[in-house]
Amino acid sequence: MAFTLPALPYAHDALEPYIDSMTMQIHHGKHHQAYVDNLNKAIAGTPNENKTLLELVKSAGSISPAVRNNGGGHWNHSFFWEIMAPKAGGTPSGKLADAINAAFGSFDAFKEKFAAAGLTRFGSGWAWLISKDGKLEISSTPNQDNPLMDVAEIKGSPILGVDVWEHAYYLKYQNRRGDYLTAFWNLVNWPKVAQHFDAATK
Ligand code: MN3
Repeated sequence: MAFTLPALPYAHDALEPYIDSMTMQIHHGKHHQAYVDNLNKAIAGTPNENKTLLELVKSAGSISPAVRNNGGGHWNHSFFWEIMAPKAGGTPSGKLADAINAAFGSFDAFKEKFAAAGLTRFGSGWAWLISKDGKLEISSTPNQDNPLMDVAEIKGSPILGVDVWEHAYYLKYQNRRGDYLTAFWNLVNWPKVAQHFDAATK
């Protein structure tokens, strides 16, 4: 069954001023759409056609680069749109807040470490907050890899992630990836992140 582009859960301009409308239109409508289209092309007429996206992503080490890159791109962006929201940000609460404090000392220390993971990812990739054996960790992956992949350096369940490809921020922030990462905190949909945490620690 062919994969399809999920609708954005908000309008293109809903994340202004932190992420501009044009960036969202191109990022979702062109980049994400291209991952979906190229994934469908790469699996057409192969046994991978009958696998779920999660199955493909988890077996990244034994599938073709086209399926790994475009399958990862489809999974990562579908996840990314959902962990952001308009009028979001602030701080997490409850079990998730406790787990962040336990793992990193404080919310501020966590934010610093997460931003550093995004800043130091050379070239294109993602920074992640993951749940690993019930504990939170920060990691980053190159290209469209993610922590679910069997090839990931640090494996775990993604709780939060941020796209640090230039296409995610260049129109508004140009070379200032750090400014984009600072603005990102205004968009984090903590209730959604908490859902991911609950699911990963069940
Ligand atoms: Mn992207």
